[in-house]
Amino acid sequence: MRKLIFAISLLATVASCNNGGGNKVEEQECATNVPAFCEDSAYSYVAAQCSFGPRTVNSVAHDSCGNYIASKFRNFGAEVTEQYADTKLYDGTPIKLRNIIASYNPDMPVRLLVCAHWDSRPWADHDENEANHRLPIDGANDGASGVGVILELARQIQLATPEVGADFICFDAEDCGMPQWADDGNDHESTWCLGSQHWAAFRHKEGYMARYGILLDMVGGNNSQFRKEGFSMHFAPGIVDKIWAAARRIGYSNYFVNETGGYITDDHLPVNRSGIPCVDVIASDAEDGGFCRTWHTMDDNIDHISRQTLKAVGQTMMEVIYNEK
Ligand code: AHN
Ligand code: ZN
Repeated sequence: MRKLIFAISLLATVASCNNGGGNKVEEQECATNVPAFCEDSAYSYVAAQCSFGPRTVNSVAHDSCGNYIASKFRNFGAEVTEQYADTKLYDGTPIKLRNIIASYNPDMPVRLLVCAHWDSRPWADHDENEANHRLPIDGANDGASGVGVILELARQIQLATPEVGADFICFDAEDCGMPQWADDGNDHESTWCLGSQHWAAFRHKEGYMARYGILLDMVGGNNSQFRKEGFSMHFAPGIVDKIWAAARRIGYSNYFVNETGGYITDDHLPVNRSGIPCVDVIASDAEDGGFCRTWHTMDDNIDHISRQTLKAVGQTMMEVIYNEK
């Protein structure tokens, strides 16, 4: 009897591994039923963050939105840790940064880390209108999109537990690097990514380790494509392959294109340098390959957010997370 049940269940497994065309696909590719990522939810989380106003460090909107993000994670059943630190901007302005960390199944030894920054840039220094260069941006794509995808991943993980533990980190103070109008031509790389630099030096939990990390940056824009970023290829080429293969499997090769991009200073760099291989999934413009056109401009608002892009990135993340053993 046992044997019969085993044989039947084996048959069922093999049958489910047949795709519509009748070709047997690799067993590994259909071993897991990956739940559907809801792009409408992700979009609503992006809109909610933007509704506070620009989330620039030291602002009330920043405070309120931080509370919103932490409470969403708590509602989705995560263990939430907040990490505060006093630091300084490029010009010496003191800030208190706040990294927000959400953990699922914190006792599982094998862990994946998904991260994004949640602050918005205080200066639209790339805007075509110079009068806007000192105004703060909404950061709908640059900031809110990554957190929006993460919040929907968190909601999904509460509904169906993957086989690995998951940690989500919303890094603060990524985007207050020295503005172009103050640039003196020296190297100011260290003025970016303050939250991730702090986390890399002082993990939220002693001895914390993840198998690998994925950074989501500008993952909700219209007309977005994702190229294999330089530092990601240097530190984590196998993970880049894994992500791009997952996207290909589920039909998103038009978003995750098989091309290399430039080297970008971003939150994945401190994470990589601290010993966790981490890939930056960051958009480039489909037409000119540079950052998306709204980058560090007043146009980086909810009107330029695409549910389709959120879906392509979110479902690819689901495919990666739920196939990890
Ligand atoms: C710099 O422009 C130095 N780094 C790009 C990283 C970034 C800024 N991502 C979003 N905003
Ligand atoms: Zn930015």
